[in-house]
Amino acid sequence: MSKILISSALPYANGPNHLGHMRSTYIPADTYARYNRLKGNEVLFTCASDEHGTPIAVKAEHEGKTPMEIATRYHKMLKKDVEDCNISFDSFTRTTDKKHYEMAQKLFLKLYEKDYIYEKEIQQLYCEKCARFLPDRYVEGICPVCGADGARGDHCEMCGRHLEPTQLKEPHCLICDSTPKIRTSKHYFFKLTEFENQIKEWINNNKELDSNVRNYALNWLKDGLKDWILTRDMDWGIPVPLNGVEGKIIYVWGEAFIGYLSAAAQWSDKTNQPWIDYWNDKAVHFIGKDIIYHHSIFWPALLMAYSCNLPSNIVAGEFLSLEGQKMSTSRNWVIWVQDFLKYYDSDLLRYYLTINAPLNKDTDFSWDEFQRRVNDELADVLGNFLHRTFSFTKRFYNSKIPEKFELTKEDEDFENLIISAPEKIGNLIEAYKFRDGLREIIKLAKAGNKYFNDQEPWKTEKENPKKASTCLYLCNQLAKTIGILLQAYLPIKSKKILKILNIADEKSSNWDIAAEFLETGHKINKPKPLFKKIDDDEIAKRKEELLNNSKEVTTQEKEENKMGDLISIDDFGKIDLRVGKVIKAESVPKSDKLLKLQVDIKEKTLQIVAGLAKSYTPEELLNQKVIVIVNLKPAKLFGIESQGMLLATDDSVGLLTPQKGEIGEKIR
Ligand code: B3M
Ligand code: ZN
Repeated sequence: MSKILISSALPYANGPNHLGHMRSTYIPADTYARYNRLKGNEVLFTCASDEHGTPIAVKAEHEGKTPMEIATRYHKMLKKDVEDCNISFDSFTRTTDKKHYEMAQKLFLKLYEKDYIYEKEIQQLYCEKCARFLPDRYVEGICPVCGADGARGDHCEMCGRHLEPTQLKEPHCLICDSTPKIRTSKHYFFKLTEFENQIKEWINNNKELDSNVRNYALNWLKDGLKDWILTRDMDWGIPVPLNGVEGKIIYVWGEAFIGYLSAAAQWSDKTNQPWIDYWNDKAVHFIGKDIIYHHSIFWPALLMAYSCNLPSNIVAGEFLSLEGQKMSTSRNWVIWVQDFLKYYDSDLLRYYLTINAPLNKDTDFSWDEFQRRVNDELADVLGNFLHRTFSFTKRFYNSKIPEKFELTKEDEDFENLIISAPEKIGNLIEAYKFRDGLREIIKLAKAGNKYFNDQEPWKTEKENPKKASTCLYLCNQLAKTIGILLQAYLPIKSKKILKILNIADEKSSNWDIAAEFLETGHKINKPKPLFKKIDDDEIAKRKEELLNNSKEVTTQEKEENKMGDLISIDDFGKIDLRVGKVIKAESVPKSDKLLKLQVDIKEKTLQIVAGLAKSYTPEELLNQKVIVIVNLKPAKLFGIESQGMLLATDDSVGLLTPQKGEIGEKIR
């Protein structure tokens, strides 16, 4: 028996989970955790929501909320998503927890004291229009390494390279599209370069590392490492714990890893058991392939600098596409976990996402394929085997496991298949081959169906009762073995199977006795169908929903982007333009772009937030006549409600003013 700490990558608290998250990280990690518990290992399975970082701060600004409010909203959703999929975390916490702050600051301080962190003035991209230093993910441009367009400030998806935003060619701000300028600011750097050789060695010598992780990592290491900037100019985050340093926080990637451990430490506080023993025995991180760099290079280097144990393994799930296309949350080309669960139970999702491809290969979710797998594999193979076994037992043996008589060669082969299953499948799971393990279980059910067909117990029950009895004896044993092994994969269904089999918890919670046979005479419960088939109409509906939902967003996006499609005169007629007069103008704190205006349109006064501050002072605008769109849906701009819009040229340099017209007069 050993201790093991298992973690799943921390989900950002700026949106709920979709199927991609479940596939790459949570389901495989949970399978591994459940398996290890069944093997009698002590498991500490941790995760937390990742609540810092710019996307959350930006979202908060847009909605006029605090980042904490946003993080709390999504933390709750994320937690519900994983609970509803039966991801069996022992501790699911938040990176805004006090413990996390303490541990993250402690790591920073210790590395600073050990001289692994130093100060340096650097140049950063600053967006003058948005009046902020641009966070990595908010700048896009051309990748300096591979030349791909659309590379992010921190990462190029084409070549997978980690980037610094200032390396991008032709950068532009993703918030306002303008070209950012370079500004200097003092920051703290981690001496990543010092660990280059150690990391190389660790990756080369770590036999458990899967080839996808190893190859990515070694490929990056070929080009050599650079020191790593660990701080940001921002309010939202964990303050840099050094005297006299203000307005700087620890970069989200410099503290998020600690979430694995701060979640564990909070578990310790509750249970009074030291989490560090788990970490020191064995630690396995489950992540998505887009964050291999961070986990194979940054994280081990931080741990080396701190001088503590390194994880035993990093398991990276590759991408999930949807109906053959890349998932996109902005186009809503995505299936959210909660939407899926409206129709199907989470075991079906766990099944599909595990069986469809090995973890280290990209895979696709398609509704047709989902239907096929549920119908052909779960219902027709697994469900059918279990149901016929249980029903036959009820009908002919009074719901009791019948007697076993002398075995034929066929019986013996079948018996051996059952006996060897736990070890065979266990070895696959231990090698992180979750899909292969699950396939073996389906193969067992297939073999069960074949055996049942070949033995023809419905005939032999009269003609050769011993033969029928032996057949049902063995089929029930297989059902039991499957029920126990499936606990690693399908917690709901396996529970149902074990319930029908009337097996007590203590007899089912151990992988190694999965093939210990039930005694003749053991009574089973009333069989119930376990898997329902999904019909074509239903699947057609799912596909339609996906299309409709994604279309809605596209039309909306088109409007937002003013795509230049022709509009009808009626469309134009919907816009209510009036002559207005600015009766109050003031600047907006912390924004050098926005002005807050009160505009008189006779029947009322509208509050309008306009991006005019670069071109006009508040005084210049006072008493100006303007053209106002007065029937615009109110929206919050950085927390201030805006109830209309002024006409101005695209870059807001030129405000359009009517030469004639009374206040409130309609413009046509
Ligand atoms: N919050 C999510 C991601 O990039 C990020 C993971 C942190 S793991 C320490 O997929
Ligand atoms: Zn900008």
